[in-house]
Amino acid sequence: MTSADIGLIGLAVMGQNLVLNMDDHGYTVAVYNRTTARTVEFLDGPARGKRVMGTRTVDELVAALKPPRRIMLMVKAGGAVDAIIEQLIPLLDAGDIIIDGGNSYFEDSVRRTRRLGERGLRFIGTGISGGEEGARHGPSIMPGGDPAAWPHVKGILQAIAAKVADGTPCCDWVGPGGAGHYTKMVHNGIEYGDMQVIAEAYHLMRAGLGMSHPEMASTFRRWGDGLLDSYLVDITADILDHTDERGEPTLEAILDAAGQKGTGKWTVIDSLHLGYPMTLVAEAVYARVVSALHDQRIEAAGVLGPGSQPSKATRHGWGDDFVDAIHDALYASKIVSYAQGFMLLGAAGREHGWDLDYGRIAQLWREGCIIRAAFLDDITAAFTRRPGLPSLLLDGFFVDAVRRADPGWRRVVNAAVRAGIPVPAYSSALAFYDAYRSERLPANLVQAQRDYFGAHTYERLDRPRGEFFHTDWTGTGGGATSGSYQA
Ligand code: NBP
Repeated sequence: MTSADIGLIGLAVMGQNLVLNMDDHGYTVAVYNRTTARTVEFLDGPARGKRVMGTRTVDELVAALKPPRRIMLMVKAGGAVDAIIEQLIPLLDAGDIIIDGGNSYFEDSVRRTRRLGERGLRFIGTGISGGEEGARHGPSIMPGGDPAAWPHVKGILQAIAAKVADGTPCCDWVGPGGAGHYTKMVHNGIEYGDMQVIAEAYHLMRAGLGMSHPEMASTFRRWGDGLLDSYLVDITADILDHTDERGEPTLEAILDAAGQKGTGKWTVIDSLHLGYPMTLVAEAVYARVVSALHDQRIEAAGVLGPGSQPSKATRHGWGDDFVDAIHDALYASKIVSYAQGFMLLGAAGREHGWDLDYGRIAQLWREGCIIRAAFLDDITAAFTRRPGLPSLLLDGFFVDAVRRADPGWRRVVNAAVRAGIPVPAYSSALAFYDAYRSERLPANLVQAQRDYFGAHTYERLDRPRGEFFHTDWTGTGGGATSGSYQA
């Protein structure tokens, strides 16, 4: 029996398509799936005539591989990954490599890298983005874990990855431990944000301006040829154009209650742990949560009355150029979202000792993945100009971009508030932008309040940082202070 170049466990949608992609690039793949019927179906169907070897047990799969063995797991994230790793450990030899390509939590990848490393085995935890189509024809791949494993998997992962225009693969080593899955988590958080800023534009166009679906579709198509050139804007235009069998817009028949699988939530939770703002993604996650309270919203609309109703005739008096203002609000909010995402990656890199190349990460997302967009080239350029850039909002290109968008952005938030149309992403991004560029915020009052009721102490503007003071605000307090710490 010929030896296979790589093994793959988990023949659901992602696994099957990655196997076919590997075959396209000349690799022989041994496959195993817990439910054998799925393996048989795959071998008799899409994998017929391809360099794919079916196996019925994990032992058979391991026996079919060339050393050092490379085994990719494409199973449901969580306990299933640990269960398979435990099955594999006794069957593998030192130097063999397990690659987890599912949407695993980054701390699980840190733990798995360590556990397998202790047994002389090598672990890679890699984010893979692009869904079914990406997996088949070129996803974005974000590998991290044990650096010693990378040279053994680099060729195959870069071969199957999407490529940017000059042929550079959207796959490169991200960093040790959980760096790959962390980057994928932030990618998914940003994806939530991108979807929400587009959804708010649609809501303003439909409920505020009373635009027809063809009008909205052509607006998104026009935007997709400019600064907002991206996959998500393109598919939004397609969705707006789609009609059902009655000739009605398919979109309007879809229940407005959004689902989620958790990676946006993880991003926000980790931003809270690290003390870095991911306000736009948080609003995007909460917007889905609020939308899911569908029955309560229907009741509340009856009790409280809906937000002010649009008048299609007057279009709120918003004017013909309001669509351009929505464009600017979307673009500026997107800049804030990515600025926050890269600030979070920076904080995580420092916290975990990952030496992340932010410009390269932007290029990993340039093709193949859901957030692919021309805009990512501007981000790479910003980090090329200044590799340690603390925030995209400090780069000249983005400073100019956000300043140009500022009037339209404020106009949209203002008009939406007056009309009762929620724009949580645009307004929270604007609040962050205004806070971030404020030399003075009212946090002095918060510190005074904390010191007043809890003797939490404060620092002074006229004294060096790190010196703490307490005031006896009422004249009746004692001199004892509370310990100082960051929550
Ligand atoms: P699913 O996430 O639906 O997982 C199904 C696969 O996991 C099947 O092969 C199933 O085997 C296997 N599996 C399960 Br469930 N529990 C198992 C266990 N205890 N032991 C062995 N195998 C087990 O598949 P998917 O949608 O292809 O996604 C695979 C991974 O890629 C996930 O982590 C997902 O989050 C990630 N991902 C998915 C997408 C996407 O667009 N779908 C995109 C990017 C990343 P069975 O056939 O025997 O039930």
